[in-house]
Amino acid sequence: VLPGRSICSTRASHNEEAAAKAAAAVADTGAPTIFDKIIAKEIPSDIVYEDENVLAFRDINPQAPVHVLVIPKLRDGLTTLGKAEPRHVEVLGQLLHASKIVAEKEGILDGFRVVINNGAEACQSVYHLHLHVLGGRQLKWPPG
Ligand code: TR5
Repeated sequence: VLPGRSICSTRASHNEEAAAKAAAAVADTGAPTIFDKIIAKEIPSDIVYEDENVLAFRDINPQAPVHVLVIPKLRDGLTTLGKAEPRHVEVLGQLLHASKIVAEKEGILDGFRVVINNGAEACQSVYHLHLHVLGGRQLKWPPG
C-alpha cells in the first residue's frame, strides 16, 4: 500500500483519519444507497441499458475505457452477493444477461470482465448489488 493512499481507492486520501472515517461509513447496514436515487432518476446517470428489472449506467470513476455498473432495480435484500437466496436466482441471471447486452452495445464482446466486489475486504463501497462490466483495454490478471 502506498503511503496516504487507501487500498480501496485510486485517489490519494488526505490523511489517515479521513480514510478511517470513510471506511467506517461504508458498511452493510441495509440503509438506502446512492443507487436508489439513480434508479429513481433523482440523480442523473449515463444509462447504457435499462429494462423492467435492471439498470446499467456508467461508473462515475471509470477504471477502464468501458466501465458500466449493472444493478437490480429492486434490491430485495441484495446488499451484497453474499446475501443471495434461492428467490434471487432469476434476477441474478438477468444481471448477467444484461452484462452481456452492455458488452455487446459497447463493442467489447471479444474481451470484457464482470466483477462483483463482495464486502469490505473486496473493497465494496455501495451496498446495493452491482456488477462492474469492464473493458476497452487489455485487462491484467490476477486482479489486485
Ligand atoms: O466499490 P464497489 O464495488 O462497491 O463499486 C461501487 C462503484 O460505484 C464504484 O466504482 C464507484 O465509482 C461507483 N459510483 C459511486 C457513485 C456513483 C458511482 N457510479 C456512478 N454514479 C455515481 N454517483 C452519482 N454517486 C456515487 N457516490
